[in-house]
Amino acid sequence: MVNLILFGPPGSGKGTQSANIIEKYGLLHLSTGDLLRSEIADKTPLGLEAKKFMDQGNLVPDEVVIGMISSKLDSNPEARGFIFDGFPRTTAQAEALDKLLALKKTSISMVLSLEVPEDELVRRLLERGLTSGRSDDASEEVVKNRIVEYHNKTAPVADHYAKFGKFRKVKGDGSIEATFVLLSKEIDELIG
Ligand code: B4P
Repeated sequence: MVNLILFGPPGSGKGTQSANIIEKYGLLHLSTGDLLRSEIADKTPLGLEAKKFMDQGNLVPDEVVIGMISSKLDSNPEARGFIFDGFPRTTAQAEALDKLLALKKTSISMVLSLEVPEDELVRRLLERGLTSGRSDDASEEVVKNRIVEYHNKTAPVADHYAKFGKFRKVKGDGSIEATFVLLSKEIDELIG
């Protein structure tokens, strides 16, 4: 079983590259951003609660996203592997994921971290905000707060996996195609 984490700051291309990876490698895509946006669209109690945090560019509380991932893992026992996109985003989420996977007698195979300069992240997110209707892409203030949240809460997750030699940096500021070539090279080396 191959379990990958696609890691990186907001706008680094995690969602974009996940779509390419699932098509080529047949892994099951688990995006906490997509799951949360679907709860918001359905106006569920979880979605209404999450929206308050997302609109400000803040992370949603750990217990909410860990619960969502736990139930998705349970409901997909036949998956040949997962790609985690936008999760874990805190060290507490990483520790919870390790435990959930251990219960299923598996673990994270590799973390692929998309490296993109901050001015390019801001440019991409504000550009998407022109058409996406996403409140968290709409203003420079909220976009910059998401990047601050990333540095404060998410960047330490890199150390959690680097300790186990499972962390790889991938240049993410080239084209979508060029970035996918670099990611594929890492995944091909992993799966042999
Ligand atoms: P997410 O939905 O995870 O998304 P993201 O950080 O906005 O972006 P991503 O890196 O996936 O970029 P994308 O490919 O879309 O998070 C949204 C919010 O949900 C968070 O702020 C948080 O509030 C909440 N949340 C989610 N998970 C959570 C968790 N685990 N814990 C707590 N809260 C959580 O690309 C962005 C844009 O760039 C697109 O327009 C794309 O077309 C463009 N792009 C991509 N690659 C490009 C390239 N190579 N060149 C040019 N443009 C490119």
